[in-house]
Amino acid sequence: MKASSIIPSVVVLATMIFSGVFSHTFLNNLIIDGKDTGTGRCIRPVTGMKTMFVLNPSSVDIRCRPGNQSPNETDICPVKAGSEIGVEWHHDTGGPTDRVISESHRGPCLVYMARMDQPIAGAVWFKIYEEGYNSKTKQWCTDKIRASHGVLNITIPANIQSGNYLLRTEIIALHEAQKKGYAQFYPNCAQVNVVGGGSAKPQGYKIPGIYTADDPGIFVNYRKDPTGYVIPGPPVYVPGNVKVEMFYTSSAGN
Ligand SMILES: *[C@@H]1O[C@H](CO)[C@@H](O)[C@H](O)[C@H]1NC(C)=O
Ligand SMILES: *[C@@H]1O[C@H](CO)[C@@H](O)[C@H](O)[C@H]1NC(C)=O
Ligand SMILES: [Cu+2]
Repeated sequence: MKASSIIPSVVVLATMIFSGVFSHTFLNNLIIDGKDTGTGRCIRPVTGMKTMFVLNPSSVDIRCRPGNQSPNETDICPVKAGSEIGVEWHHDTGGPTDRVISESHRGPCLVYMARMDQPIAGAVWFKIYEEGYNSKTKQWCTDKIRASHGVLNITIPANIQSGNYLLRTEIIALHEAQKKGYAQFYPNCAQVNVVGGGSAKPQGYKIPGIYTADDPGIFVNYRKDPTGYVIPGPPVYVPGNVKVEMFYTSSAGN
């Protein structure tokens, strides 16, 4: 009986090592108005191992990782439109010595939003942030968040309508992405209630649908010069962008 109880635990440990439980990452908490909202609060839970990546950009799991798609079991944290908030990733726990994400896991960070009163399978997702490779600092976004103990500061667009939104954070780790289908996606969906917003309804896109396994930012060898790295997905929504375009159009006509 003793031996049979030891063997499975060795198998489990080996499986954990080879599946990389000691790498990977997950969204641990938000920082709103300078306050940590608490581990897991306002973040939709993930079923199975919460640090595990998603490989298939066409699967439903690319949306929020495998998990409960129901909104009512997770809190919704209030955020002011136009405010800067922190999103914080971790590898094990939220402790100050946590490695956040393995050094090998280099790649971009992206953040999307979608109103919660519309079906999340629809063309409702807009990108509010992206950061890839900085050729001046030679840092990927993942290098930056490791250096900042997992925190990335992002701004909630000032002019979007008030209401409940999913805030989808994502890291794409490219260490095996030279093989097609092996980029590791680490999405998570937090829930926020945007207050004090405007009237803008940014153009939305479907998730899955924003990426394919062939995209130049997904099927890519990051060990080659990453200076021209193309961040995947739709363009970032910039509040006021329409007016800027109109300005350029009219001044070009002058
Ligand atoms: C969550 O909402 C779904 C659908 O509206 C409902 O079936 C389920 O019972 C709810 N769960 C809880 C814990 O309230
Ligand atoms: C994020 O914002 C907080 C609060 O303003 C600031 O203290 C912190 O230095 C910022 N972190 C990074 C990595 O920029
Ligand atoms: Cu990993």
